Amino acid sequence: MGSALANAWERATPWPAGWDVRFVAETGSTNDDLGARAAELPDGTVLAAGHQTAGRGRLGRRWEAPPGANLLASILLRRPPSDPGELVRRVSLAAVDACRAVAGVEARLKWPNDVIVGDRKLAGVLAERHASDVVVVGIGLNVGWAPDGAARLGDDVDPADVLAALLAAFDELPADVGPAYRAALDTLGRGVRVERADGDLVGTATDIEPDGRLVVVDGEGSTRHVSVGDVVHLWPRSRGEPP
Ligand code: BT5
Repeated sequence: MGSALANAWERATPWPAGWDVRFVAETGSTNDDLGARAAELPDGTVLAAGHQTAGRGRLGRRWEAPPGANLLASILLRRPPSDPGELVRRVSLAAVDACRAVAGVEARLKWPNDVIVGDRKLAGVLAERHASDVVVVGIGLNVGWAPDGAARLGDDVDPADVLAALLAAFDELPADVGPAYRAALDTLGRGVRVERADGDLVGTATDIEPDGRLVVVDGEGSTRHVSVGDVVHLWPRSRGEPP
């Protein structure tokens, strides 16, 4: 990344107004690049990469993608909501809209940060706070390549079109995305195994708190609130449960 961050990403159709979209052919991690310059970069800076040599998920896990195949991008937002999870929800919902608009793919969400097709992961979102007033939200979305067992949009889709549609959809989100998030969250009403550092929890995901915590009723009927964990969807939503 040069002193000017990276090259402006040229495309035939303009980017949605208000976003400064940059492109670098290869870097370590777009989240790290924007985070390193969080103090100086303006709100709405977007960095996309053709390849990441150190793409990250949560908890230091790797995000895999071969060069040139997928959407790998991070968005810098100033004056974020107090809960960075709110931005995960907003970017995830924008990604769902973008997949529908660009590829005709109906994606849904899995708590806390996955975009899925069926039960296969299509995209992951990672929000990181860098100062009290800056959050960088990264998304890796499989377009031309996916690892075994994961989903992708397809070879005929241009990652730049997905990003443009995502940014446009983000701009259109209502102030309160709670209802849209609940409607898109496939986890609600399903049997889940929540894998956590202090052990697995199996039960039914019954609700989502306004602060983003997942409510799970376990086998003994106890209600548990989960802030951090990985969810595996088990049994399907039963008839009459909320969507
Ligand atoms: C995530 O983490 O899902 C968030 C991924 C965010 C990646 C973007 S790319 C642009 C920006 N720059 C970065 O460095 N990061 C962001 P998590 O929930 O921890 O899931 C990580 C797990 O997903 C891995 O341990 C693998 O099991 C799986 N995984 C890795 N690559 C994948 C892929 N391309 N498709 C589906 N699953 C993948």
